[in-house]
Amino acid sequence: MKTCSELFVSRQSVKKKAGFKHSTYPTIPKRSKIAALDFTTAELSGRGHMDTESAYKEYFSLLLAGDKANCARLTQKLIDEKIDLETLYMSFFKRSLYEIGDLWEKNKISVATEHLCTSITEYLMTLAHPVIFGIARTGKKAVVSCVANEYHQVGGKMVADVLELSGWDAYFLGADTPVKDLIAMINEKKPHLLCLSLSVYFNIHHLTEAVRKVRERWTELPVWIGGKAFEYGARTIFDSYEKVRIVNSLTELKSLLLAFEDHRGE
Ligand code: B12
Repeated sequence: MKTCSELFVSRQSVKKKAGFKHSTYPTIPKRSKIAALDFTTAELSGRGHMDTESAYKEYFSLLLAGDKANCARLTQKLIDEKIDLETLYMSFFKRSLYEIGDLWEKNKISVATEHLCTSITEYLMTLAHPVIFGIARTGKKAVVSCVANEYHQVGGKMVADVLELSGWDAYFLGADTPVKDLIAMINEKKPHLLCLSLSVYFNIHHLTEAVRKVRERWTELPVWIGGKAFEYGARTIFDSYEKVRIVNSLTELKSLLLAFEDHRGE
């Protein structure tokens, strides 16, 4: 196990090898060599704040460099060391994409770099699938979707993975699902739960339309809604609907799933 200062030094050398400099932050550095990853598995296991933080910094610089192979190697190490998947999703995948979003908003990285980082992240999430799909099934089903015109799908994908990890079968429809197709899928799969994701507030009317149309047909189906859009408000918009609720986090989602049997999603 390395000391904090040794970790710092090794991280600096990784950055150097990867061509990462703060002054050139927005540009994609050259691919680092696999050998540049000098964390041991113990260091990557998320034991202790410094370890996770160091691993995150390493991860973020690789992601920004578009270095998919080493991002995958690092992620696989974390998984092999049995990192809690919520930590992997929140403290690595989500945190890095939020940082990427800030850099994009400040014009420090291009749209192409943001797209690359997102597509690498979506690939990395599949590395967790052997763990996620190894869980015993409960027989419960959920449809998970983004509403029409909503192109941010990573959050919804995480929701689907949390459901799978809780033993549910999650039918994840991805981005921009037209309401008529959503309805058709609910009709086909007959889920116990519908989860809808909304990132950008200007799509709120698509969400309200989806909820209204689902309710016209299924009066009892629990509808759980979440996503970045609710950081900015609209939290009471569905108060008049029975069994429609805004869920604030994956942690809350997990505890609601545990309680689902008793409360039937109310
Ligand atoms: C990648 C990205 C894109 C990609 C998405 C590709 C893809 N495959 O998903 C593309 C290029 C399509 C895109 C487009 C746009 N984007 Co964009 N994008 C992002 C970025 C960088 C990352 C999104 C992401 O994956 N985050 C990580 C996930 C895990 O986080 P999350 O979605 O919040 O999900 C978490 C929770 O919200 C929750 N959750 C989500 N859904 C649900 C559902 C349920 C039921 C539950 C329980 C929980 C839950 O669980 C997750 C884990 O905690 C963000 C930055 C950011 N801060 O998010 C900007 C960001 C969201 N985008 C933004 C903007 C402005 C846009 C565009 C309008 C840009 C434009 N001018 O075209 C368009 C809108 C397109 C559209 N119609 O939807 C802004 C939104 C600002 C705002 N105030 O709303 C952001 C915040 C960037 C920024 N800093 O300004 N984007």
